[in-house]
Amino acid sequence: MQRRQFFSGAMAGTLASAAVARSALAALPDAHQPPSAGSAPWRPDGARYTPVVTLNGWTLPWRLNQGVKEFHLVAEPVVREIAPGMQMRLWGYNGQSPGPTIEVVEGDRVRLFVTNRLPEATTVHWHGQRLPNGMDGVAGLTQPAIEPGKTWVYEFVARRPGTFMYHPHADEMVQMAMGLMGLWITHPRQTSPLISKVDRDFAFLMASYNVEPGSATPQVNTMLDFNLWTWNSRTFPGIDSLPVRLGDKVRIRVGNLTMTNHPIHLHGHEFTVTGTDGGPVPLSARWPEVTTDVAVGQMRQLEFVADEEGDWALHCHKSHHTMGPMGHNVPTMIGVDQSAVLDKIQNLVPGYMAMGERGMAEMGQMRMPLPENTLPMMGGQGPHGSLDMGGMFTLLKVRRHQKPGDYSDPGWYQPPAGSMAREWTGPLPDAPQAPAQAVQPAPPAHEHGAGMHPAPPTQAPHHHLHHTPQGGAAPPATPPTVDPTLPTVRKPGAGAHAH
Ligand SMILES: [Cu+2]
Repeated sequence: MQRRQFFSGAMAGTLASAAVARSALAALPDAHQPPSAGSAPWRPDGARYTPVVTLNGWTLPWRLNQGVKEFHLVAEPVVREIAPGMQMRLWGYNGQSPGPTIEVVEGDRVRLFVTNRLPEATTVHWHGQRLPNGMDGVAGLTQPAIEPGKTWVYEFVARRPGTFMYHPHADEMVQMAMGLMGLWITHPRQTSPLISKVDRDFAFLMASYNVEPGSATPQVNTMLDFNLWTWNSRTFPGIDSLPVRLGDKVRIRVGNLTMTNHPIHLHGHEFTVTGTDGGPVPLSARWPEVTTDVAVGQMRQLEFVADEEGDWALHCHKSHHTMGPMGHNVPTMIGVDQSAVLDKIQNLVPGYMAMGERGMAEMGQMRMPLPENTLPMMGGQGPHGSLDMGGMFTLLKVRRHQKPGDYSDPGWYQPPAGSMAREWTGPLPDAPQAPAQAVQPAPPAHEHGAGMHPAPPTQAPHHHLHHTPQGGAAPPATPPTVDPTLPTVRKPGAGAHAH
């Protein structure tokens, strides 16, 4: 698949939507397209809230019609750059996956027109909202699905302030595997002890895709084995950083529409989870964390004061979720000397490289030739060399001189002299080794029948594991001998019986 074809596909989509918007849908509010890169988040005149900043995304403008905020979402195929070097053919709303963020105020009456330009029927479910049952957007249950080419309208009052999302509830497995989703933020109308005013308010949705190296369309029948882990359908180093001013009160809203949980971890600061898609967390139920798990279908609001300058990692703590989309079936090669076979393989496969002998970081540095439209497994470049990360990873950039409302990237942090880890070449203190463990020689397999019961420990009467044979093979008549040259085990808390 050539990149040129993606662009011509995207152009055709844009022309089609323009044509429809001008004629048949003239009475509808504009189906806004994403603003140009770098423009400030949309905010209506007189808004008293701090607008949310959707990483690599945008807020959908509304029009006011007799006191009702009217939005127009168009579900359609889109082309999304995942990170520089990779474009994907996804489904999104209004030209992007995820769709634009809907931002309203508690108590607003909201009317949402949804036009379906997908090849199959869809709906929109307003995840977490209090609304009339018939507005809940479950195909077949609360409404017939929206057929291709049709426009439906939803209307309800945004009753609860909080962090929500929207996504299809028709052929969900396919439509969410294609990236069809968006964020919804309802700001509080009045001050509340449970909802802090913040200086910076960031939001992103997590999505996963299964995409073969070199291809551009996700496989939609994958259940669990995804290989591309994204925030707002972007991967590091393509994810916006979070620039804040030293001392800012910061909120990060995270939603999970992947098929697995993501422990979200922030460096250098503690945060509290102040809200979920169920609403604000009572003050008595908050505790400090540096990692919080966001399970499937959940949203979490993280809040903290950014009081340490620097470039702080913010990432999913599942290490394979901070890697790019290469194949899974790479054998572990650490400690394997491949030099003996390398010449032979290179005769058959010119340019073949032995991989992974010293770990996988070397893959980030080698810049191997990749199939077209494929990201490297780890692609980032930091101020001190290769940053072996991809996937769900970005940076909280805390700067003393970042201006209020300035979301431009301040560049790399320059630590004050003497405050950075450095190489040491002087004399060293002892590096004590772990206490030696007694090793029992493995008895020959035939002594144990089917090998079901290991020999009972003879040298460690307070060993943690007590094997009581329950039927089956009897323990060996004579205990295996222990190598007398081995040191004996020093048992912690001798006499204690720990199970
Ligand atoms: Cu993860």
